[in-house]
Amino acid sequence: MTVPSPDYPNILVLTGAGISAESGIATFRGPGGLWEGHRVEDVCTPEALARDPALVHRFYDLRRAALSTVEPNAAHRALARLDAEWPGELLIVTQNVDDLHERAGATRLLHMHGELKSALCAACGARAEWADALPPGSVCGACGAPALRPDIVFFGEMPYDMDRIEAALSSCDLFVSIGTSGAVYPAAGFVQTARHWGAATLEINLEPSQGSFLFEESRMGPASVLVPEWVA
Ligand code: BV8
Repeated sequence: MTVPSPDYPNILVLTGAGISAESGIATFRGPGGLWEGHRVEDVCTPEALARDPALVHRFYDLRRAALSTVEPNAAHRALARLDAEWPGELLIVTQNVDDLHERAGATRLLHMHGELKSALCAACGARAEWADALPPGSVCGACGAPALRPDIVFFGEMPYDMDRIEAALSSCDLFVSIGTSGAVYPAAGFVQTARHWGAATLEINLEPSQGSFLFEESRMGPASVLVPEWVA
């Protein structure tokens, strides 16, 4: 298995909902992938926010509240250990909006789709840490406008830190994708970019993702078992 070694000094890890599944957080496209009968794509758009702000804010309030009921699992902890010990470059790019990577101790981490525990001002762009419910019309502490929204990248919105991600993709020696279906872009295209720049590629997932054929190596099984094995 393509493991962290001096052959691969620079590592980029992409994680998706599958790494948090064993912590009890529902994935998007698994059995629990619907919410109150809504497809995530229907509540995770700017149009949904404009049409029914109470519904969208509630969707994220419930998920934010649930964070206090879950814990990082062995996969999060193994990545945090790699982060602490790896002498080369390492960047964990997560599509997840939960805080389990941080709570496991990861620091070289980037949330490309935002974070549940952050609020974004639609008026001035300021962010605020947010742990509780965020009712529509909540006032921004920076500009005073009643314009705080969940700090989440909706479908149709540009993911965060794409320049930093592209730079990491062009310089990594090993690209590892963990717990993602490969259904959503641009994250689903990262493996092709990494290959273009000559990186080795490894997929760790419960089942083949939509992009499995693009990975040199695929390991199928639960992240809580395979990620600690990989980090070793
Ligand atoms: C953008 C918000 C452009 C937070 C999310 C047609 C073709 C190509 C692209 C598009 C297209 N039509 C539209 C698009 C663009 C669109 C897109 O890709 N749509 C898809 C549906 C086709 N993408 C976008 O809109 C993105 N933005 O393109 O912007 C742009 C350019 C210029 C200017 C402005 C804009 C924005 C996408 C971000 C949307 N927000 N989340 C939240 O609510 O959580 S997406 C959401 O789904 C997640 O964040 C995640 O990224 C994504 C995919 O989910 P996964 O993490 O992969 O989870 P999933 O359930 O799908 O899979 C879990 C996997 O884990 C499974 O494979 C399962 O087998 C595995 N698993 C389960 N248990 C375990 C496990 N593995 C291991 N162990 C286990 N125990």
